[in-house]
Amino acid sequence: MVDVVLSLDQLHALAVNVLTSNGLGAPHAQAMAKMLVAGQRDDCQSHGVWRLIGCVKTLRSGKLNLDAKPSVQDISPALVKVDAQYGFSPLAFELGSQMLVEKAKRTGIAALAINNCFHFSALWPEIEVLTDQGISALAMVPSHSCVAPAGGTKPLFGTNPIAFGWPRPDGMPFVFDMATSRIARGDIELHQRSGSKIPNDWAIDEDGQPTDDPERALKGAMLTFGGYKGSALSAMVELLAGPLIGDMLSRKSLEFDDGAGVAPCHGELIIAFNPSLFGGTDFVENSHRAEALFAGIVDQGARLPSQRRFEARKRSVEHGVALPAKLHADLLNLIET
Ligand code: NDP
Ligand code: PYC
Repeated sequence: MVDVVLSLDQLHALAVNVLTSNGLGAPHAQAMAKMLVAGQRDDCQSHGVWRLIGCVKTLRSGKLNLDAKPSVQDISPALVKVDAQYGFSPLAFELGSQMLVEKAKRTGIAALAINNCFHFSALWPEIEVLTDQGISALAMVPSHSCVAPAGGTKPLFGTNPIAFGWPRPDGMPFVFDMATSRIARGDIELHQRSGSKIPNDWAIDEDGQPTDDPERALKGAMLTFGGYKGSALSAMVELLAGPLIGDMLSRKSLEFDDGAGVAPCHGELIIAFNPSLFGGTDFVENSHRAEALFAGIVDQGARLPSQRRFEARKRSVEHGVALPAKLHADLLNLIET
Protein backbone atom coordinates (compact mmCIF):
# COMPACT_ATOMS: atom_id res chain seq x y z
CA MET A 1 0.00 0.00 0.00
CA VAL A 2 1.32 3.46 -0.89
CA ASP A 3 1.69 6.25 1.66
CA VAL A 4 -0.90 9.02 1.80
CA VAL A 5 0.69 12.47 1.56
CA LEU A 6 -1.09 15.27 3.43
CA SER A 7 -0.23 18.92 3.92
CA LEU A 8 0.19 20.01 7.53
CA ASP A 9 -3.13 21.89 7.32
CA GLN A 10 -4.90 18.80 5.99
CA LEU A 11 -3.41 16.67 8.76
CA HIS A 12 -4.44 19.25 11.39
CA ALA A 13 -8.01 19.29 10.04
CA LEU A 14 -8.13 15.47 10.11
CA ALA A 15 -6.87 15.38 13.71
CA VAL A 16 -9.41 18.01 14.82
CA ASN A 17 -12.18 16.05 13.10
CA VAL A 18 -11.16 12.82 14.88
CA LEU A 19 -11.09 14.59 18.24
CA THR A 20 -14.23 16.73 18.03
CA SER A 21 -16.31 13.91 16.50
CA ASN A 22 -15.44 11.90 19.60
CA GLY A 23 -16.72 14.65 21.88
CA LEU A 24 -13.59 16.65 22.76
CA GLY A 25 -14.26 20.38 23.23
CA ALA A 26 -13.00 22.58 20.38
CA PRO A 27 -10.22 24.46 22.27
CA HIS A 28 -8.77 21.16 23.50
CA ALA A 29 -9.06 19.61 20.04
CA GLN A 30 -7.17 22.52 18.47
CA ALA A 31 -4.39 22.40 21.11
CA MET A 32 -4.06 18.61 20.92
CA ALA A 33 -4.09 18.54 17.09
CA LYS A 34 -1.34 21.19 17.03
CA MET A 35 0.77 19.06 19.38
CA LEU A 36 0.34 15.77 17.47
CA VAL A 37 0.79 17.33 14.03
CA ALA A 38 4.01 18.96 15.29
CA GLY A 39 5.23 15.48 16.31
CA GLN A 40 4.43 14.08 12.86
CA ARG A 41 5.92 17.12 11.11
CA ASP A 42 9.21 16.70 13.01
CA ASP A 43 9.33 12.93 12.35
CA CYS A 44 8.83 12.08 16.03
CA GLN A 45 6.80 9.03 15.19
CA SER A 46 6.36 7.86 18.79
CA HIS A 47 4.44 11.08 19.56
CA GLY A 48 2.91 11.87 16.19
CA VAL A 49 -0.65 11.41 14.93
CA TRP A 50 -0.54 7.67 15.59
CA ARG A 51 -1.28 8.80 19.17
CA LEU A 52 -4.80 9.73 18.06
CA ILE A 53 -5.71 6.05 18.45
CA GLY A 54 -4.91 6.10 22.19
CA CYS A 55 -6.34 9.59 22.46
CA VAL A 56 -9.73 8.42 21.19
CA LYS A 57 -9.61 5.45 23.57
CA THR A 58 -9.12 8.00 26.37
CA LEU A 59 -11.98 10.16 25.07
CA ARG A 60 -14.33 7.17 24.96
CA SER A 61 -13.28 5.86 28.40
CA GLY A 62 -15.32 8.38 30.36
CA LYS A 63 -12.28 9.19 32.51
CA LEU A 64 -11.33 12.47 30.83
CA ASN A 65 -13.14 15.79 31.30
CA LEU A 66 -13.94 16.55 27.64
CA ASP A 67 -14.68 20.24 28.22
CA ALA A 68 -12.28 20.89 31.10
CA LYS A 69 -11.63 24.57 31.75
CA PRO A 70 -8.06 24.73 33.11
CA SER A 71 -7.80 27.22 35.95
CA VAL A 72 -4.66 29.36 36.18
CA GLN A 73 -3.57 30.37 39.69
CA ASP A 74 -0.97 33.06 40.37
CA ILE A 75 0.59 31.47 43.48
CA SER A 76 3.63 33.72 44.07
CA PRO A 77 6.02 36.01 42.13
CA ALA A 78 7.82 32.94 40.77
CA LEU A 79 5.12 30.24 40.73
CA VAL A 80 2.09 29.70 38.55
CA LYS A 81 -0.12 26.63 38.89
CA VAL A 82 -2.69 25.36 36.44
CA ASP A 83 -5.33 22.86 37.49
CA ALA A 84 -6.13 21.06 34.25
CA GLN A 85 -9.36 19.74 35.81
CA TYR A 86 -8.76 16.24 34.40
CA GLY A 87 -8.55 17.41 30.82
CA PHE A 88 -5.68 16.94 28.35
CA SER A 89 -2.43 18.82 29.05
CA PRO A 90 -1.79 20.97 25.89
CA LEU A 91 -4.51 23.56 26.57
CA ALA A 92 -3.46 23.81 30.24
CA PHE A 93 0.10 24.54 29.10
CA GLU A 94 -1.09 27.11 26.55
CA LEU A 95 -3.08 28.92 29.24
CA GLY A 96 -0.33 28.86 31.89
CA SER A 97 2.78 29.44 29.81
CA GLN A 98 2.24 33.16 29.20
CA MET A 99 2.20 33.89 32.93
CA LEU A 100 5.27 31.66 33.31
CA VAL A 101 7.18 33.74 30.75
CA GLU A 102 6.09 37.03 32.35
CA LYS A 103 7.23 35.82 35.77
CA ALA A 104 10.57 34.51 34.48
CA LYS A 105 11.19 37.81 32.69
CA ARG A 106 10.51 39.71 35.93
CA THR A 107 12.17 37.45 38.50
CA GLY A 108 14.85 35.60 36.48
CA ILE A 109 13.46 32.19 37.35
CA ALA A 110 9.90 30.89 37.58
CA ALA A 111 8.02 27.61 37.58
CA LEU A 112 4.78 26.35 36.11
CA ALA A 113 3.17 23.35 37.79
CA ILE A 114 0.29 21.72 35.97
CA ASN A 115 -1.91 19.39 38.00
CA ASN A 116 -4.53 16.80 37.14
CA CYS A 117 -3.78 16.55 33.42
CA PHE A 118 -3.96 13.61 31.05
CA HIS A 119 -0.55 13.85 29.42
CA PHE A 120 0.86 11.81 26.57
CA SER A 121 2.78 14.19 24.37
CA ALA A 122 6.36 15.12 23.64
CA LEU A 123 7.76 17.97 25.75
CA TRP A 124 9.79 19.82 23.10
CA PRO A 125 6.76 21.66 21.63
CA GLU A 126 6.27 23.27 25.04
CA ILE A 127 9.99 24.00 25.42
CA GLU A 128 10.05 25.70 22.03
CA VAL A 129 7.18 28.01 23.02
CA LEU A 130 9.50 29.26 25.77
CA THR A 131 12.78 29.40 23.82
CA ASP A 132 10.93 31.36 21.11
CA GLN A 133 10.46 34.05 23.77
CA GLY A 134 14.13 34.10 24.83
CA ILE A 135 13.62 31.81 27.83
CA SER A 136 15.69 28.75 28.73
CA ALA A 137 13.59 25.95 30.22
CA LEU A 138 13.50 22.52 31.77
CA ALA A 139 10.37 20.33 31.72
CA MET A 140 9.53 16.91 33.13
CA VAL A 141 6.58 14.56 33.62
CA PRO A 142 6.01 11.12 35.11
CA SER A 143 3.70 8.70 33.24
CA HIS A 144 2.49 5.16 34.12
CA SER A 145 4.72 2.66 35.96
CA CYS A 146 6.42 0.57 33.29
CA VAL A 147 10.17 1.01 33.95
CA ALA A 148 12.21 -0.98 36.47
CA PRO A 149 14.70 0.88 38.67
CA ALA A 150 18.32 -0.12 37.90
CA GLY A 151 18.99 -3.39 39.72
CA GLY A 152 15.27 -4.24 39.94
CA THR A 153 12.95 -6.14 37.62
CA LYS A 154 9.48 -4.74 38.31
CA PRO A 155 7.82 -1.65 36.79
CA LEU A 156 7.93 1.34 39.13
CA PHE A 157 8.92 4.51 37.26
CA GLY A 158 7.19 5.94 34.22
CA THR A 159 9.21 6.60 31.08
CA ASN A 160 9.60 10.05 32.68
CA PRO A 161 10.99 12.40 30.02
CA ILE A 162 13.21 15.41 30.69
CA ALA A 163 13.43 18.20 28.14
CA PHE A 164 15.66 21.25 28.09
CA GLY A 165 15.84 24.25 25.83
CA TRP A 166 18.29 27.12 25.33
CA PRO A 167 17.37 30.03 23.06
CA ARG A 168 19.91 30.96 20.41
CA PRO A 169 20.28 34.43 18.92
CA ASP A 170 20.39 33.47 15.24
CA GLY A 171 18.72 30.20 14.70
CA MET A 172 16.85 27.27 16.06
CA PRO A 173 17.14 26.68 19.82
CA PHE A 174 19.26 23.99 21.43
CA VAL A 175 16.67 21.45 22.63
CA PHE A 176 16.85 17.91 23.88
CA ASP A 177 13.86 15.87 24.93
CA MET A 178 14.43 12.34 26.15
CA ALA A 179 12.71 9.61 28.07
CA THR A 180 14.72 8.43 31.09
CA SER A 181 13.94 4.89 29.89
CA ARG A 182 16.08 3.50 27.06
CA ILE A 183 13.44 4.69 24.61
CA ALA A 184 9.89 6.05 24.74
CA ARG A 185 7.25 3.37 25.35
CA GLY A 186 5.53 4.67 22.21
CA ASP A 187 8.45 3.32 20.18
CA ILE A 188 7.93 -0.18 21.55
CA GLU A 189 4.20 0.12 20.82
CA LEU A 190 5.03 1.10 17.23
CA HIS A 191 7.21 -2.02 16.92
CA GLN A 192 4.31 -4.05 18.28
CA ARG A 193 2.01 -2.45 15.69
CA SER A 194 4.37 -3.22 12.80
CA GLY A 195 5.30 -6.69 14.07
CA SER A 196 9.03 -5.90 14.24
CA LYS A 197 11.57 -6.88 16.90
CA ILE A 198 13.15 -4.45 19.35
CA PRO A 199 16.81 -4.33 20.48
CA ASN A 200 17.11 -6.69 23.43
CA ASP A 201 18.51 -4.08 25.79
CA TRP A 202 15.35 -1.94 25.90
CA ALA A 203 13.29 -4.11 28.24
CA ILE A 204 12.98 -7.33 30.17
CA ASP A 205 10.10 -9.79 30.06
CA GLU A 206 7.86 -10.80 32.96
CA ASP A 207 10.52 -13.30 34.08
CA GLY A 208 13.16 -10.55 34.23
CA GLN A 209 14.95 -11.77 31.07
CA PRO A 210 16.08 -9.54 28.16
CA THR A 211 13.61 -9.70 25.29
CA ASP A 212 13.41 -8.56 21.66
CA ASP A 213 9.66 -9.19 21.54
CA PRO A 214 7.68 -5.92 21.91
CA GLU A 215 4.66 -7.83 23.25
CA ARG A 216 6.71 -9.36 26.07
CA ALA A 217 8.53 -6.10 26.71
CA LEU A 218 5.24 -4.28 27.20
CA LYS A 219 4.11 -6.94 29.69
CA GLY A 220 7.48 -6.95 31.48
CA ALA A 221 9.49 -3.87 32.41
CA MET A 222 11.38 -1.28 30.39
CA LEU A 223 14.94 -0.38 31.40
CA THR A 224 16.36 3.03 32.25
CA PHE A 225 18.98 4.66 30.00
CA GLY A 226 22.50 4.68 31.45
CA GLY A 227 21.70 2.16 34.20
CA TYR A 228 21.68 3.66 37.69
CA LYS A 229 22.19 7.19 36.35
CA GLY A 230 18.98 7.17 34.32
CA SER A 231 17.31 5.48 37.27
CA ALA A 232 18.26 8.36 39.60
CA LEU A 233 17.05 10.95 37.06
CA SER A 234 13.79 9.06 36.67
CA ALA A 235 13.30 9.11 40.45
CA MET A 236 13.96 12.87 40.38
CA VAL A 237 11.22 13.34 37.78
CA GLU A 238 8.80 11.32 39.93
CA LEU A 239 9.57 13.57 42.92
CA LEU A 240 9.66 17.00 41.26
CA ALA A 241 6.65 16.48 38.99
CA GLY A 242 4.83 14.39 41.63
CA PRO A 243 4.95 15.01 45.38
CA LEU A 244 6.65 18.44 45.04
CA ILE A 245 3.71 19.83 43.08
CA GLY A 246 1.07 17.77 44.92
CA ASP A 247 0.41 15.22 42.21
CA MET A 248 0.60 11.51 41.46
CA LEU A 249 3.63 9.26 41.10
CA SER A 250 3.59 7.00 38.03
CA ARG A 251 2.50 4.07 40.21
CA LYS A 252 -0.49 6.04 41.52
CA SER A 253 -1.33 7.23 38.01
CA LEU A 254 -1.47 3.59 36.87
CA GLU A 255 -3.75 2.74 39.81
CA PHE A 256 -5.96 5.69 38.84
CA ASP A 257 -6.15 4.22 35.32
CA ASP A 258 -7.64 1.10 36.92
CA GLY A 259 -7.14 -1.13 33.88
CA ALA A 260 -8.71 1.30 31.39
CA GLY A 261 -5.42 1.46 29.43
CA VAL A 262 -5.80 5.16 28.66
CA ALA A 263 -3.41 8.15 28.77
CA PRO A 264 -1.65 8.72 32.10
CA CYS A 265 -3.08 11.36 34.42
CA HIS A 266 -0.62 13.27 36.64
CA GLY A 267 1.27 16.56 36.95
CA GLU A 268 3.98 18.36 35.01
CA LEU A 269 6.72 20.75 36.11
CA ILE A 270 8.31 23.38 33.88
CA ILE A 271 11.07 25.66 35.16
CA ALA A 272 11.90 28.80 33.18
CA PHE A 273 15.15 30.81 33.32
CA ASN A 274 15.63 34.29 31.92
CA PRO A 275 19.21 34.37 30.53
CA SER A 276 19.28 38.16 30.23
CA LEU A 277 18.55 38.64 33.96
CA PHE A 278 20.97 35.89 35.03
CA GLY A 279 23.65 37.19 32.68
CA GLY A 280 23.10 40.88 33.43
CA THR A 281 25.62 43.10 31.66
CA ASP A 282 27.54 39.98 30.57
CA PHE A 283 24.52 38.61 28.67
CA VAL A 284 26.05 39.00 25.21
CA GLU A 285 29.37 37.52 26.33
CA ASN A 286 27.50 34.56 27.89
CA SER A 287 25.57 34.01 24.66
CA HIS A 288 28.88 33.81 22.79
CA ARG A 289 30.10 31.22 25.28
CA ALA A 290 27.00 29.13 24.67
CA GLU A 291 27.50 29.38 20.91
CA ALA A 292 31.14 28.29 21.33
CA LEU A 293 29.89 25.16 23.12
CA PHE A 294 27.53 24.32 20.25
CA ALA A 295 30.32 24.96 17.72
CA GLY A 296 32.55 22.64 19.75
CA ILE A 297 29.96 19.89 19.26
CA VAL A 298 29.25 20.29 15.56
CA ASP A 299 32.82 21.15 14.53
CA GLN A 300 33.92 17.63 15.41
CA GLY A 301 31.18 16.03 13.31
CA ALA A 302 28.72 15.39 16.13
CA ARG A 303 25.18 16.69 15.83
CA LEU A 304 23.04 18.76 18.13
CA PRO A 305 19.93 17.19 19.61
CA SER A 306 16.87 18.33 17.62
CA GLN A 307 18.92 18.81 14.45
CA ARG A 308 17.24 15.73 12.95
CA ARG A 309 13.83 17.12 13.97
CA PHE A 310 14.48 20.55 12.52
CA GLU A 311 15.56 19.02 9.21
CA ALA A 312 12.39 16.90 9.16
CA ARG A 313 10.34 20.02 9.92
CA LYS A 314 11.77 21.82 6.91
CA ARG A 315 10.92 18.88 4.62
CA SER A 316 7.39 18.55 6.03
CA VAL A 317 6.61 22.25 5.67
CA GLU A 318 7.70 22.06 2.04
CA HIS A 319 6.31 18.69 1.00
CA GLY A 320 3.75 17.68 3.63
CA VAL A 321 3.93 14.39 5.55
CA ALA A 322 3.56 10.85 4.25
CA LEU A 323 1.34 8.68 6.43
CA PRO A 324 1.39 4.91 5.97
CA ALA A 325 -1.90 4.02 4.22
CA LYS A 326 -2.92 1.75 7.13
CA LEU A 327 -2.45 4.54 9.66
CA HIS A 328 -4.41 6.95 7.46
CA ALA A 329 -7.25 4.43 7.19
CA ASP A 330 -7.18 3.80 10.95
CA LEU A 331 -7.47 7.55 11.60
CA LEU A 332 -10.41 7.92 9.20
CA ASN A 333 -12.10 5.01 10.99
CA LEU A 334 -11.85 6.90 14.29
CA ILE A 335 -14.14 9.67 13.01
CA GLU A 336 -17.62 9.35 14.51
CA THR A 337 -20.34 10.24 12.03
P1 NDP B 1 15.28 9.68 21.48
O1 NDP B 1 16.09 8.72 22.25
O2 NDP B 1 14.94 9.36 20.08
O3 NDP B 1 15.98 11.13 21.46
C1 NDP B 1 16.24 11.81 22.64
C2 NDP B 1 16.94 13.14 22.37
O4 NDP B 1 18.27 12.86 21.90
C3 NDP B 1 16.28 13.97 21.26
O5 NDP B 1 16.38 15.32 21.61
C4 NDP B 1 17.11 13.64 20.03
O6 NDP B 1 17.09 14.65 19.04
C5 NDP B 1 18.48 13.49 20.64
N1 NDP B 1 19.37 12.64 19.87
C6 NDP B 1 19.10 11.42 19.34
N2 NDP B 1 20.17 10.94 18.70
C7 NDP B 1 21.14 11.88 18.81
C8 NDP B 1 22.49 11.97 18.34
N3 NDP B 1 23.05 10.99 17.64
N4 NDP B 1 23.19 13.09 18.65
C9 NDP B 1 22.64 14.09 19.37
N5 NDP B 1 21.37 14.05 19.82
C10 NDP B 1 20.64 12.95 19.55
O7 NDP B 1 13.89 10.01 22.24
P2 NDP B 1 13.12 9.23 23.39
O8 NDP B 1 12.64 7.94 22.87
O9 NDP B 1 13.92 9.22 24.65
O10 NDP B 1 11.87 10.23 23.59
C11 NDP B 1 11.04 10.52 22.48
C12 NDP B 1 9.92 11.44 22.87
O11 NDP B 1 9.03 10.77 23.74
C13 NDP B 1 10.31 12.73 23.60
O12 NDP B 1 9.80 13.80 22.85
C14 NDP B 1 9.62 12.63 24.95
O13 NDP B 1 9.10 13.86 25.46
C15 NDP B 1 8.47 11.70 24.62
N6 NDP B 1 7.99 11.05 25.83
C16 NDP B 1 6.87 11.53 26.43
C17 NDP B 1 6.43 10.94 27.60
C18 NDP B 1 5.25 11.49 28.34
O14 NDP B 1 4.92 10.96 29.39
N7 NDP B 1 4.60 12.51 27.91
C19 NDP B 1 7.09 9.78 28.18
C20 NDP B 1 8.30 9.39 27.48
C21 NDP B 1 8.70 9.99 26.32
P3 NDP B 1 16.32 14.39 17.62
O15 NDP B 1 14.85 14.45 17.96
O16 NDP B 1 16.77 15.48 16.70
O17 NDP B 1 16.73 13.02 17.14
O1 PYC C 1 6.08 6.98 24.93
O2 PYC C 1 6.80 6.52 26.95
C1 PYC C 1 6.00 7.04 26.17
C2 PYC C 1 4.88 7.82 26.74
C3 PYC C 1 4.31 7.67 27.95
C4 PYC C 1 3.30 8.60 28.03
C5 PYC C 1 3.28 9.27 26.86
N1 PYC C 1 4.27 8.79 26.09
